[in-house]
Amino acid sequence: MAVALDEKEYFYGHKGCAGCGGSLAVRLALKTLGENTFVVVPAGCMSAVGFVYPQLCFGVNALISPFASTGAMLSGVAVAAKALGFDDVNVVGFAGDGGTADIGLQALSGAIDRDDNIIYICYDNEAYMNTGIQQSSLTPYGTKTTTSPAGEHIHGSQNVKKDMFDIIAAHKIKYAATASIGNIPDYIRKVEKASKVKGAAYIHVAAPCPTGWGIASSDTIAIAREAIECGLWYLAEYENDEYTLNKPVKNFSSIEMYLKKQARFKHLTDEDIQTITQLRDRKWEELERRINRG
Ligand SMILES: Cc1ncc(C[n+]2csc(CCOP(=O)(O)OP(=O)(O)O)c2C)c(N)n1
Ligand code: SF4
Ligand SMILES: [Mg+2]
Repeated sequence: MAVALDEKEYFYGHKGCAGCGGSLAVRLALKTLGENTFVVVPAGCMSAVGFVYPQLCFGVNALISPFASTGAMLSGVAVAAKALGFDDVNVVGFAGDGGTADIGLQALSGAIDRDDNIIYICYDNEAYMNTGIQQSSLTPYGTKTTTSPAGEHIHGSQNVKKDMFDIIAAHKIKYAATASIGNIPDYIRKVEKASKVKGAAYIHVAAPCPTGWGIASSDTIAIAREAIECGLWYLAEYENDEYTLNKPVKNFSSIEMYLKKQARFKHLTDEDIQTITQLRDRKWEELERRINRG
């Protein structure tokens, strides 16, 4: 059944770049969760563009956390809401890939272990965008960033993207999902589902950044969709110790076409693209094995 979005806006007038995928992820999540929501946002683009005093762009209670502390502050807000007798509220965090997979990982892990009643949404634009496009542990292999330049011998990042969904599922969390702004109905269904969980829930949403990826601001959704179609992004859920692949891809579209549309991948050679294709195939074999597990 389609989820009804609140007609009111809760994230508007922000200073994000045109076509910003992260701000769309925040806006849609808040329209799904509604006004009884408390928000925590760490350092990163969403706090930089959302809290520009006196133009505060959240239409619900929202606060900025230190970079490493999103999980801890979410726990604090959830406990305070309970102590104050607010039973029917959502406590949601929006953190970037750097704020989640690198500096915020320990606080997030603790919040999941405590099973606090929180929703943690990682908007993944695959680099530290707010400070000038530096590599994070979620930057894909081959990506050119300011700290993983493309030179004659080394062609961008040599690290393989960390699989946050697996790391979170390994906590035996009540609910975790991957999502993408390239599939909005699927994303809002997952946000709605997360809001019903009594305990910790995690959503990892792919959110392209036109500025850091080198794409036109009108292509954000299309590129997010293409990432799913070529198999470099997958849509999945984890609950009750079971994995569901929401959109098993039968025939992948061209990885090369996806990569070559983005300035951050323009330097890649045929050999690099072959390596990326092998990484994709290995990941999908792993996913299929897990889904068929029983
Ligand atoms: C402890 C600490 N270290 C570094 C910074 C500087 N800093 C602010 S935002 C940011 C990048 C955030 O990247 P990410 O979490 O991926 O979010 P994005 O900017 O891409 O939205 C950094 C490094 C900081 N604010 N605090
Ligand atoms: S740099 Fe990227 S993530 Fe940051 S506001 Fe601009 S489009 Fe959004
Ligand atoms: Mg980022």
